[in-house]
Amino acid sequence: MGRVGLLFRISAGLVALVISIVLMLDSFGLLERASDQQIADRARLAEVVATQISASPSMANLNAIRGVLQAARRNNPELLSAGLRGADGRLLISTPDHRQLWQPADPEQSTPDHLRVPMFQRGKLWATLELRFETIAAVGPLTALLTSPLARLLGALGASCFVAFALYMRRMLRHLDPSAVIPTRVQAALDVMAEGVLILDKHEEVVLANLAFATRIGRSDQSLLGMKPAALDWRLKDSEDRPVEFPWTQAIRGGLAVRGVALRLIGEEGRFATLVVNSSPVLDGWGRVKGAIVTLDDVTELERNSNELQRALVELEKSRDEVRLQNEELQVLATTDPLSGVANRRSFYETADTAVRAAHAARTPLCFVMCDIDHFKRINDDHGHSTGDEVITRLAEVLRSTTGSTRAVCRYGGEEFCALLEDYTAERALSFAEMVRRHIAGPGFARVPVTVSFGVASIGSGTETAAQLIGRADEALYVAKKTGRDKVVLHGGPEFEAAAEAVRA
Ligand code: GH3
Ligand code: MG
Ligand code: MG
Repeated sequence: MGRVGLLFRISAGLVALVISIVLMLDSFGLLERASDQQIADRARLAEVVATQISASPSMANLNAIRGVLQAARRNNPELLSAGLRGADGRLLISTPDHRQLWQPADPEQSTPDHLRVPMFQRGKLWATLELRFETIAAVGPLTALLTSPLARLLGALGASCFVAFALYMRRMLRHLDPSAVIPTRVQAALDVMAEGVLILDKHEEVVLANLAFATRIGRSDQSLLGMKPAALDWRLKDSEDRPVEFPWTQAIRGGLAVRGVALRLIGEEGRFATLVVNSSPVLDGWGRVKGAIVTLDDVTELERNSNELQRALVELEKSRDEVRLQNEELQVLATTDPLSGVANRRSFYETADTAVRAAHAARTPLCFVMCDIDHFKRINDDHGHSTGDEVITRLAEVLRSTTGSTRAVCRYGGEEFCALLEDYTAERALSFAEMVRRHIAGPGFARVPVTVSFGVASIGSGTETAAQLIGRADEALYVAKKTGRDKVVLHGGPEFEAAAEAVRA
């Protein structure tokens, strides 16, 4: 049976009980009926009129008696007519239509509507006062019922009792329902759970709240009975918006289980808990939804930990990036010449070794070009050390841009550079060096005139190392210096061989 049906039946039953009690009291005569009251009033009026007539001296003053009757008639709407009948049965005096209206059912006795009052003078009956009232029985049974004060009392009592009982019972049922629906041992079992549990009826009102949930929101489990959980301050997990529909509403309306909905429950002073809500419908034997069971898993702590972990990970990532950056900077510092920005000798050897081994393996050409600024001491002496630095930097720039690489050019010594030319044949390396030489010797290279000498060494079919090849390029450079400077000499080339011959001779 629905709760409203039950409410109606209990209230109606209680109202019937109250009405029965009132009727019983009435049957015992404890309640005065209106008709009894009416008859008593009529008797009192008859008494008053009779007393007033007795005060007038007998028949001598009929006019005074008429006045009394007419006044009584006028002042009592219920009184239809009045008359005074002599002992001989003749009507002595009366209100105008008394003769027609006076039709007693009983010729001797008074009735509620035909009242007789015998009047005596000196112990002898001299007249009878007749008062004709409205007939009480003349009212129809339904009208009598409706106009009867008892019926009115019962109606008012019934209606007000029904409202009062319905309101009272509604409140009471909230508290009575859970104990009827949820046995104490079930409540006790749910109370030991760490997870919050709510059991709702189909109106989404709480019929059970376990201890964990009540404690979570700082209320007693009893005070939650009958309330709607939607009345609490719920928000979506990642915003300040209220959920459009709650999981338990979906479970009750749709009859389907809803799992893993994360919601925030705002408590006092804005403190909140993050709860993962699961809700399943509770069905009766016919598969109809009677309510929902809701579990609320408090993940506030877990979420806080996860957020902290996330923050720590971000920090870690950041410091890892910083370390990587610092390492890169250190790597650059360790492998680069600070003045010219090209590789230093140590790192160049690593690059050169790898390249030479690869060229041997692949049988591809490779050359080294060694160069040295001519009479650099003079540049320093004539134009200052900073101009000397500028010339060194310019030469590095030219080599870097023409080879297209930073790692393949190194500052070998003070104003001495070496370039690694992979896939360059000796001819190609010679023209490369020649092009650079001309560019430097031409106008616009630096603020002061500069020339550079070049020595070129090409990989052979043997197993030369990078160091050996660089050594050969240096020997060729030496020949260039010795044979006039501002020129390119190929190790093993005609000019180199001629110089060697001259030395041998
Ligand atoms: P050569 O044509 O025979 O090479 O004559 P040179 O004067 O250039 O002779 P050398 O190569 O022996 O001279 C190198 C000079 O370069 C010596 C040194 O004072 C100068 N030097 C070395 N490193 C630097 C540097 O970083 N800056 C400047 N300004 N001068 C440097
Ligand atoms: Mg020099
Ligand atoms: Mg030098």
